[in-house]
Amino acid sequence: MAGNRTFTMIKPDAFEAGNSGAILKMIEEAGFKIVAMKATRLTPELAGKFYEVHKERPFYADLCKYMSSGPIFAAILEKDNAVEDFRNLIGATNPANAAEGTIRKIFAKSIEANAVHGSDSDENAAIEGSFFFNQYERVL
Ligand code: RTP
Ligand code: MG
Repeated sequence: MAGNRTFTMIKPDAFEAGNSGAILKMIEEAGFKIVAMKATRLTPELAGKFYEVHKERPFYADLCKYMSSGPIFAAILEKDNAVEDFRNLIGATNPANAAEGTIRKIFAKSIEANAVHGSDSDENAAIEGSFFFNQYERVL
């Protein structure tokens, strides 16, 4: 079913701080089902590939360094209107601008170390999910 899945990562800052459980609880309580999940760690090269769309942005090198600085959780989430609803749940990129009660408002440390990733389109959700999980590693 198109449009009912999104992809997320619990980023190194939140993983290191021990906030993964609390974040996953918020995600489940918001109605998302976790249909794939693993703890892993990106190399700088893999982070660079994942964030290739941001290659020309000034923050790209720092982002790749940060995203490979420690372990993460990668997960595929299922819910009606998953991409949009998840971005509303996590809040703005910069926690200073994130709405009260959003995951980034509660857990993010900075505009870079902002606790979680959320796909920005159905197309990217599928690409990003396939970056981390093969067909045997997710609920079909
Ligand atoms: P994400 O892709 O991680 O869900 O975040 P997003 O859509 O809200 O933000 P995006 O523009 O896609 O940026 C990707 C990640 O790059 C880091 N960033 N740093 N220093 C900066 O100005 C800056 N801007 C963005 C953040 O980790 C952001 O989530
Ligand atoms: Mg993005």
